[in-house]
Amino acid sequence: HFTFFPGTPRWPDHRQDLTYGFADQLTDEVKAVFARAFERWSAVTPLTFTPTDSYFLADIKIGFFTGDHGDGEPFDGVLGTLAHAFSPTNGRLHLDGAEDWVVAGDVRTSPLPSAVDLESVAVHEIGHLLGLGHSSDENAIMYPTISSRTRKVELGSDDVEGIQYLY
Ligand code: TQI
Ligand code: ZN
Ligand code: ZN
Repeated sequence: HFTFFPGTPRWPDHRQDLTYGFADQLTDEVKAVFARAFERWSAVTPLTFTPTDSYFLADIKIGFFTGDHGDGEPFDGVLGTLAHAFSPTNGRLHLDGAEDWVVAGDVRTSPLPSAVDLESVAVHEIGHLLGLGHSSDENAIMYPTISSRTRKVELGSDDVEGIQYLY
């Protein structure tokens, strides 16, 4: 079953058309992965997500960082913590730049044992960004474990019920 953060924070009604920006110059493939990940959540809510060139002005700020990057939640190198996102309305979504991210192609056939599917992690972290905590339903995107070399990008019914409670 879905959960929320303490106090059930959410993006308020007047902030449901959100922009997102990237800290670094990223490839079109990475941007396309995020566009697909956001679309999965906008399809089941009134929320919209629009890319912007201004990281500074964006509601949602996405970046790849390594080690200590100034928010008190340092990344730890290959595997372990892969990414984190803060609860509404913080908007920061950070990915561990040390991971072997699979952006295009099939993570299940990657030669790297530590390969991690970017889209799967992006969908999960966007859930946090919008206010979902972890779910006890193992079919949910918000279930708190994913194996390396696994792809899991489709929202489960539990994710949809949780996000539709918030929005
Ligand atoms: N990162 C944790 C996560 O996103 C960070 C975290 C732990 C967290 N507890 C939290 C974030 C509570 C918000 C609220 O869950 S992670 C998965 C999963 C991670 C884990 O790197 O461990 C995914 C990132 F669920 F599969 F295990 C992405 Cl998909
Ligand atoms: Zn961070
Ligand atoms: Zn999580």
